[in-house]
Amino acid sequence: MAMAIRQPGWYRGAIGTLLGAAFGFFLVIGLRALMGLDIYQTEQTGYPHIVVPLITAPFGFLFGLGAFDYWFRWAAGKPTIPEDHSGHGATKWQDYFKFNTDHKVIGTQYVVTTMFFFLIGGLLALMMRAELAQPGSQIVAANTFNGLFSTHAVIMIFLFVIPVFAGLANYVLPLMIGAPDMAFPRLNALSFWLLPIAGVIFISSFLAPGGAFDAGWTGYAPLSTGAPLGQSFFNIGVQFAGASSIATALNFLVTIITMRAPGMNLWRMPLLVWANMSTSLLVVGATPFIAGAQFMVLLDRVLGMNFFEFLEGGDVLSYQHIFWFYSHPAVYIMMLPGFGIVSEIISTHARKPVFGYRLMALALIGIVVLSYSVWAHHMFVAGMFDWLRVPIMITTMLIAVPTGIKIFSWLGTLFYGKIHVYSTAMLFALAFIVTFTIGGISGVMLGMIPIDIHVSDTYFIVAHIHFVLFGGSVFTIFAGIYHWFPKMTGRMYDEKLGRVHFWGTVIGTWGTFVPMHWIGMDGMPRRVADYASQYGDWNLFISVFAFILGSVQLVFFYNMIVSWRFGPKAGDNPWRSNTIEWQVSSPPPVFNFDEIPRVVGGPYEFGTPGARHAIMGGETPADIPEPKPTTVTAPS
Ligand code: HEM
Ligand SMILES: [Cu+2]
Repeated sequence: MAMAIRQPGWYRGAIGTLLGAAFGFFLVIGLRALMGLDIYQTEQTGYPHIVVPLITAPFGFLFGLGAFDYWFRWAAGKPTIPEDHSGHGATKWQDYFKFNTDHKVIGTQYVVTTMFFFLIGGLLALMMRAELAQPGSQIVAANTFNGLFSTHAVIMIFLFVIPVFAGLANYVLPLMIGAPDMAFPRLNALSFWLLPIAGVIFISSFLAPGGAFDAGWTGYAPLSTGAPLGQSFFNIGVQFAGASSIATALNFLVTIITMRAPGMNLWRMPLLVWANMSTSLLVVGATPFIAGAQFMVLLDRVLGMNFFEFLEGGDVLSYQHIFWFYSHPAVYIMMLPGFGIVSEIISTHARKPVFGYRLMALALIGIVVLSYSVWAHHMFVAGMFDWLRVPIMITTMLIAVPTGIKIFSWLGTLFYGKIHVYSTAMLFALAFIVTFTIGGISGVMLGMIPIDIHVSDTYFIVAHIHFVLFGGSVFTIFAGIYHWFPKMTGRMYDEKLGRVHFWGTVIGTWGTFVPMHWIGMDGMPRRVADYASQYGDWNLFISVFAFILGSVQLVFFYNMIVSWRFGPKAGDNPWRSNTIEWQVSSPPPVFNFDEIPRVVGGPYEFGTPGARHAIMGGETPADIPEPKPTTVTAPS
């Protein structure tokens, strides 16, 4: 027992959590006593004796788990324990519950954890749809409803969409570029463990006096600066989720820049790698802004700093500028990785090279640059500077250009391709193109100032964000999971159940979110628990489809869990793909490669006899036939 307590792990983690919480608590009451203040400050925006432990307890947990052991020994000048690789790889299920430094284990940890949060976020959504099925108030009080949509959005954005992409890329990307692991494996493990912490903080806000945070995922000041204690849980939880994103993004950037296999120049990188590089550039540049915005709200609330308090010389509107300077790029943080996934899948299953590969890569970079210039399109009705409106409208419209390039490239890749739709991954990729394009079009509509003024704060916005978030993010996440499931588990999922899940999800998504456009244009406001009876029929319709959409996800979970355990063996390369992750065994060996692969050609040379992307181990280039130039001509 004494041994177990000293070893990094869950025992030490639990003790660390308690010690961390106690440290924060006594620090606060000690300082307050010294200063002659009331020991407990329980104004609704106060509670420092809860807010500070909320920060210190997670650090105690991470110490206990072993996240900092190596670094602390090193910093203290002690001999570091030589790496025995015991924290690497997984041989039994318990290994997934440890501070593990293998990118494949971390990738799996990420995907499973984020899927759990997807389930929770989905249940919160269904509670809202149950309340909204009829006008009037039936199930939850209006205040609780505010907590539901706020926690729903926050969990979906910060604990599902953003990190699940980081998880998939964690698994796939090092293999794809021929690297043995990520550049900073310990930082990688730390990034993962920050996520469940953020999740626990967000969810436990329901227990705070005054209920869960309820100022929307946007948390606008001054609504947020005056809100009850739960809001501080949001301010702090976001810091952990944000730190996780930033650390992962730095890790991806260094990995991509320094660890590519010999021969993999920029123009031979698979588009998934390009997409993650672009996403990481967005995360590193933008995520500090939401961290800053939430710190400022927290300081306003707990220390009375008045950043956003007009009467004390603060500037209310600056909250929105800082918030959206992160949160517009954030919508692309939630999109670009999916763009990468879809390019891989469509090219593989259409057996065609990606149409306009270089422009696809450049379009990603174009989106990165432009997305920093459009934030104020979320503020057209907020009373911001007049002169900013038209320039922002123009940059917003301009984003449609690189986005359009991508859509036409997917279509061009499919054109005259030998399209295989036996895989659920491909079905989701195809549904993505259609659904995301609709969401993009309503986005361009919203970019036009007069339309935005008309439908601002209505269900039209809800329709738009869900078309892009379902079509653009969720569909690509499912596509990615189905596509790499055989690689990650070594087993095949059940395509029949995959199809049930696919059709249920597509019909559910369209049935739920299409009618929201109509009722939105008719004026039904968003973020309300009750509405005028004229919208009743459509809302019932929407709720029915939302429940179809929700329940069909159970088929997905069943399929994944059962196939992981009992599915037929998948083989190394069931999709006959060219990229490097498919050239190793399924699941890959602990250190990925016995010998680092050499890259000899582009990743998508389908249809060119003898063309190879990479050669492995013992092969010498002489064994490899000279690739022929790809000239894909349409039959006349
Ligand atoms: C062509 C691309 C897009 C354009 C032109 C666009 C434009 C807009 C505009 C103008 C708004 C503000 C509406 C208002 O508040 O009155 C908005 C809202 C929103 N968009 Fe988009 N959008 C695009 C793509 C996306 C993508 C890809 C995502 C997500 C992954 C996304 C997520 C959101 C969200 C979450 C909101 C709601 C913000 C809120 O709570 O107020 N958008 N979009
Ligand atoms: Cu935006």
